Amino acid sequence: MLQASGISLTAKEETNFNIDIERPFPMPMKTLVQFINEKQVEYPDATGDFTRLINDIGIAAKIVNREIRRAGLADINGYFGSTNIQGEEQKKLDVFANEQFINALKHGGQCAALASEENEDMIIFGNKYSMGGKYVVAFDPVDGSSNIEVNVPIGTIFAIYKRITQEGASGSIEDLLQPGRNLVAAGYVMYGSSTMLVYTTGNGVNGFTYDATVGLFFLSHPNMRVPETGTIYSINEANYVYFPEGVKRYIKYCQVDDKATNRPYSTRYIGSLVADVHRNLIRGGIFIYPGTLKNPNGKLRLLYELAPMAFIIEQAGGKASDGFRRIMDLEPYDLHQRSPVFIGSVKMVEKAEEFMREYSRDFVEKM
Ligand code: P6P
Repeated sequence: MLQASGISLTAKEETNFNIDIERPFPMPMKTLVQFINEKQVEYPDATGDFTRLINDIGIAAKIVNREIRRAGLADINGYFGSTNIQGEEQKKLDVFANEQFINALKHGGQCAALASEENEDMIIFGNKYSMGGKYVVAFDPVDGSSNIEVNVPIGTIFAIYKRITQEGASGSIEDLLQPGRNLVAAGYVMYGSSTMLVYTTGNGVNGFTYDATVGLFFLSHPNMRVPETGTIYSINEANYVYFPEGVKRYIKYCQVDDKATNRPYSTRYIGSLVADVHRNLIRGGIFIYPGTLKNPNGKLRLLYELAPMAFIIEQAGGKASDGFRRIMDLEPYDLHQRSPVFIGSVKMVEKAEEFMREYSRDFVEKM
């Protein structure tokens, strides 16, 4: 017998019983963990290891977020007093964040090896538990950290591969030097006006917004899609004189007054990869960090910046190349190798590639 607010119902009535209560509050949104667990059932051979791995990354992101939100107050600004493999002076936040992600991934036990923008060599934990790890992770703990002092959005980027060496032994360099097309998951955390975690496992892209009052990420941007085209181009035009001719011609194309094609476009350049790509993911647009005559491979790193961002953008219906070749097909030969990048709305990337083929075909030989 179903008792509800004193009502007693016969068996027949019970089957038709339907408390149609006007819900006084909107249904609680889905948390990241609920979402991951729901998706896990779609993978029959899922063992929960991957779920724990994504969750561990989320925990590290919350800790990093806490410090970023207090940057002006906590002793997290400024330089740490060391330089990383890139020859860049490490910020205190770089070092702090790097430690958080390393610890989270170490203690989680799902990771056989790591590659970090902040570490010259790969990181293997060696402990028995991690030797059994099925995955390897390449990550940039804080991309754009120089923006922290001026309160400009920064981000964490992560790329997850299945190890290719035998479980039971330490991970190895070939586990990490895999092309983007082998990625099993990729994501970023953007510490912006709100903190968002956006990730893909190859079945679309979903965005989660962090509610610090309850310490949870909630699904806020289901099934994110890049608009097929857009009117924003994002490039550091200060380097114009060093750009290949194809890039120069594309910039001028963006600036032509042609209302029929919504030109001139607008230019937006935050100087933080995660923020510039995230904006284009939402609004449409193209972000370009090209090679130059001085640095043919540009500035951005393939393994833990461009391949994961390319996976996300492709999964959202966009495109990512080095001006000629798909980013996800580039075979890495070094943990910290760089690549030019053209990423965003598919029509805009294709147009830029047309200019590269027409005016800078030979440039690919220099990369
Ligand atoms: P530039 C930040 O330092 C970063 O690595 C990316 O986040 C960003 O897209 C790029 O460099 C900005 O480089 O040379 O324009 O300052």
